Amino acid sequence: MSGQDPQHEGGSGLSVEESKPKLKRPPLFKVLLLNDDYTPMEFVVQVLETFFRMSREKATQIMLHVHTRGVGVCGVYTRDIAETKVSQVTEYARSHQHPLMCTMEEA
Ligand code: TYC
Repeated sequence: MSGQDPQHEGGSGLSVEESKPKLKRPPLFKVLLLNDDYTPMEFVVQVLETFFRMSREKATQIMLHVHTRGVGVCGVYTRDIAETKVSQVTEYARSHQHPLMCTMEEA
């Protein structure tokens, strides 16, 4: 019997091929915060601390980046987590009557 080549039969008449382990990494998504003229800076810092687990220093740095550049990355997550972050931030902002925009895009 061959025994060595998985594509060849061992006398059974059946050909067996080993399957390749299909372990593709899940696509990742950037969660983005957009600048606007109305949301208070302190509220944005609080959002970054609360939903993205940032220190006050890091949150302030990201908030100022968004304020001056127009857009900034809050974090990178799998699709479900990114969608949840976007929903949480949007709901929280609306519940405080702020127009803060949070979106996601593939990394
Ligand atoms: N531009 C806002 C202001 O001057 C602050 C702000 C920063 C708003 C970041 C949104 O994602 C934002 N009050």
